[in-house]
Amino acid sequence: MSQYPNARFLLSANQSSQFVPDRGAEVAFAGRSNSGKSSAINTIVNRRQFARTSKTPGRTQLINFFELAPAERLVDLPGYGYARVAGSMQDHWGRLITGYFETRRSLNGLFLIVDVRRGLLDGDHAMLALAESVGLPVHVLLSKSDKLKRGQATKALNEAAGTLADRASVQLFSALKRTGVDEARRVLAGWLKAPGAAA
Ligand SMILES: Nc1nc2c(ncn2[C@@H]2O[C@H](COP(=O)(O)OP(=O)(O)O)[C@@H](O)[C@H]2O)c(=O)[nH]1
Ligand SMILES: [Mg+2]
Repeated sequence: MSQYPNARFLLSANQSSQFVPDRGAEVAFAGRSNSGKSSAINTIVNRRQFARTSKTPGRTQLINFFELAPAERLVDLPGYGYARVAGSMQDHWGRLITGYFETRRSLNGLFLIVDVRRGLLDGDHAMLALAESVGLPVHVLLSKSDKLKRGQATKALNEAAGTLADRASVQLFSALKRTGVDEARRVLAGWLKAPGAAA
């Protein structure tokens, strides 16, 4: 059963004037295209096809707002990778994301989805730097952990934890095998109920 039985899509924005009113609490999800972000959202919220999963990388270029409960939102940020990010934080996408992070008072935390087989890449580091610049806590999901043997997955987790140090918490996650779902849900719920997240 979903913790959020009344979850619903609100709107997609490609400019800040379209963002939903900045009240309550919000948690954002970011990651490279094809990192498993949509699958992670669907699994954590327990709603099949809630965020669209797609085999076509880079299709979603919009900021998608979902309401999980009254005054509690999940925000699906556009995927990055390939030519994008790092050097391109100045283009429309970069300005949109940067503006969102810098101005969004209801934003309480960021989930960063990273394919466990690839580890943290340039775009992920750019997102971490952006979050750090605005004092936003980050939780990294090392996704598709079912693709690795247990020992390899543990090694990847230790490596990521070492790289991230105290800049982010990190865990293994698999949407397919539902690994790490409870831990991810606890982090999400904690940020949505965070003090200062006035309803
Ligand atoms: N084996 C495995 N594949 C996954 C998992 N999560 C996502 N995928 C696959 O990875 C691809 C990209 O997933 P998607 O959620 O659309 O990624 P997004 O582009 O980051 O939103 C799809 O083919 C998914 O079926 C997982 O936990 N395990
Ligand atoms: Mg997606």
